[in-house]
Amino acid sequence: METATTSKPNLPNDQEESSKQVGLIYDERMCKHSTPDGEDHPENPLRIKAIWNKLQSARITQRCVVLSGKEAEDKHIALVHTQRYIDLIKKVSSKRYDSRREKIASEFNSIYLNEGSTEAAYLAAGSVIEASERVARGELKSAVAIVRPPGHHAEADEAMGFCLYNNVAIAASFLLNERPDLGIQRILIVDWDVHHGNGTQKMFYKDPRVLFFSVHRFDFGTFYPTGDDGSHTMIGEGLGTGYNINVPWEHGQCGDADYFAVWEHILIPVAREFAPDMILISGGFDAAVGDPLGGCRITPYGYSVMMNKLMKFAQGKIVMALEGGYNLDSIANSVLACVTALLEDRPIIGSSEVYPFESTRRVIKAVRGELSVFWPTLSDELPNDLVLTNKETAPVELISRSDSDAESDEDVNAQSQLSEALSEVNRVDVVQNIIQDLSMLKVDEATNDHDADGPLLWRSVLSKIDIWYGSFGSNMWKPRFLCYIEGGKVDGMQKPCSGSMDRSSPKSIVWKSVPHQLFFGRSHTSTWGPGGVAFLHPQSSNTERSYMCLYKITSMTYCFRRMVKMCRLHLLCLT
Ligand code: X5A
Ligand code: ZN
Repeated sequence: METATTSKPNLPNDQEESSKQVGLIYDERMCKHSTPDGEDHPENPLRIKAIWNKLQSARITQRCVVLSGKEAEDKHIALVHTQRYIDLIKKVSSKRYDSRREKIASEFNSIYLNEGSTEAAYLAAGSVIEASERVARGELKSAVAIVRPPGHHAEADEAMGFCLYNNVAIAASFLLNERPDLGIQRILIVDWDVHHGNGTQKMFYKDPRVLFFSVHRFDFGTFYPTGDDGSHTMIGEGLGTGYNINVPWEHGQCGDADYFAVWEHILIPVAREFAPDMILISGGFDAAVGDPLGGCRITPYGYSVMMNKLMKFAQGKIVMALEGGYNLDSIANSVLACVTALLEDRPIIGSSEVYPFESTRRVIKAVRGELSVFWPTLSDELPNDLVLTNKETAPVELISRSDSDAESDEDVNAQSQLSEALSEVNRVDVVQNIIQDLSMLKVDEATNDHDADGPLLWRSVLSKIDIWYGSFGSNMWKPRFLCYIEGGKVDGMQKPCSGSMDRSSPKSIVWKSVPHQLFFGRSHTSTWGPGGVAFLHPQSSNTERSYMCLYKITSMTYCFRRMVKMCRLHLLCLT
């Protein structure tokens, strides 16, 4: 059932000590799985190290129950894998296999094997079992298993896509079949890795006890793992019909707004009806902004919101297991945001694009159409307007970040530093401060004629909505800003801009000083020199003023990613 949970204030350490409830599993031995000749590979040991280091430096590990890894037992792995396959994985790291190992790996799709692979695979699976058992028993409220190799592509008798054992599927089967005493009868698996969880889907395709939900890039069947398995028409079979939900993106670049829309219009309503006893998250972070394989743009804030919404179900019994995710900074910051959400800290500062793609509406409609027979809540007409209903994500409060010329990774860091700096500040309040400052602006033209019912959020109406784009630093220079709209290149740009979808010039340009401090992402960057990228500090300041140049443009001009790609953190205000 959905229960109202209010976020608690941060407790002092000694008070929190007695109530540690979030488990973290990490084990260095999982780093022993690596490419045999030390070739570079995106799925490498640094991934889990980076996550662990980040949690330590953010002083998060000491607020959690830290557990070391545990190897899975064969009989539990055998719940979803064939004995023949288990035997192969079991022995493939042994000396006897030194000469055959590479050949075996090459017979699978996107797999490498070395002397450490077997142990890591057993630890990854066993650690997710361990975390799940403790959460199911109520010993932990929730848990995060920082494991590798990942699991969701692994099928009953096949390794693939960097995955050996299907860690999450093994844990789900374990709870349902081996531990009926724990009372977990229905499990929701949320797979937000950018790739389809083909292995997990197959393992529970006919099983109504497991609702498998996967949102992934599909690109009409051309994105890994390719083929039709990830299609929205794959809804389960037999008794399991209706218990398999795929949300297949048509293209990359999907971000917070697209995921929030899917949560709001598919996952959350279905979860409410399914009423899971436990949620397992196949937590890949390759849909995060900055990932080299995924091409999507979920921010740490986006992950924290997605997590937060799931915490309303299953009495908060959530186990998140790492799957993919290949930008070390992105995965570290994203996992940190998820753990912070599980700890029920104050929400981190938001920074999302507000508008879902038009294709997102199409995808959501298709999924709902396919499944509304089984989930009546999905048969309601899809609202034409509001996507983000809660206050934190209302469009008028938008602060949006996006990558600038070749600096996206650094911006991710800067963004997380900003979040850190603001962690003590109430977000809604501070954002409102800025909005207030800006609302004093006289809008010099007739206001828009869009419906007064509320903001319209789908891209089809974006060209009718005007916004104020607030720029600081180099973007205050008009010729530079115009390049974003019209295309072209000025001094200081590394490559030409391709221009925006709506190329109309700003309708108005206003200079304004606001009572806020400028915040600098870091001490120095090659492109921008000392200070790096500037952000407007959301907290109002009595003493400091920042000068900004506001451009009035349509949200279509702003939202189209070819332009957004060229911008830095900006402040927007719907007129
Ligand atoms: C777990 C995961 C990706 C495999 C991509 C292969 N696998 N090209 O993210
Ligand atoms: Zn993936």
